[in-house]
Amino acid sequence: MVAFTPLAIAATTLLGLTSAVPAHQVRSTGITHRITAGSTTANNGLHFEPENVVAEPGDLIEFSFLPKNHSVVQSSFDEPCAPLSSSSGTTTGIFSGFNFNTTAGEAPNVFTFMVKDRNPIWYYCSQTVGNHCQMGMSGVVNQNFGSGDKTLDMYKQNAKGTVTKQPSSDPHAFQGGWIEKNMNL
Ligand SMILES: [Cu+2]
Repeated sequence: MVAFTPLAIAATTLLGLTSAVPAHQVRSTGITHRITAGSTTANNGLHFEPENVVAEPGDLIEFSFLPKNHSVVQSSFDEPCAPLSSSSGTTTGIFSGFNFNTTAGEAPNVFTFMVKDRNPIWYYCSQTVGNHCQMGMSGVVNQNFGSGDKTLDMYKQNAKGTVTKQPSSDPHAFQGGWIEKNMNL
């Protein structure tokens, strides 16, 4: 058994390192899902298109933004229109900040994040002028289609009675992703 000790230590060290590896080291698949925040047609523009996306770990989710100064903020299913946060109140989820205002057409920059696993990513728009989240501006990546009640429709129903919370006191702050030039313009 003594001979196993160094191995056990090595394995523990490796496991420790593995769990400390940042999530962005999920291997890229090269696939990008483009979602438009805003719409020229649906729900008076308060809409993500497409709003229900299935993605693999390593896929990129890229948001481009139409007028009305939208944002993307990750939430839990149970608390629509509120940022995903730890028990101490620190915002732990993805958010884009209000960095994409445009008066016509798509904003010059996009917000992109990488999907790390197959867990659902619920998100909403935190624009309070017009109460975008309460009006149904929300979406999901990898909805658990096996759980009948946690649907995007139900999220939108639950959002109606809420008050939108911002993920940061700085409207331009963002985390969990990056801002880059909109290459589709
Ligand atoms: Cu919005």
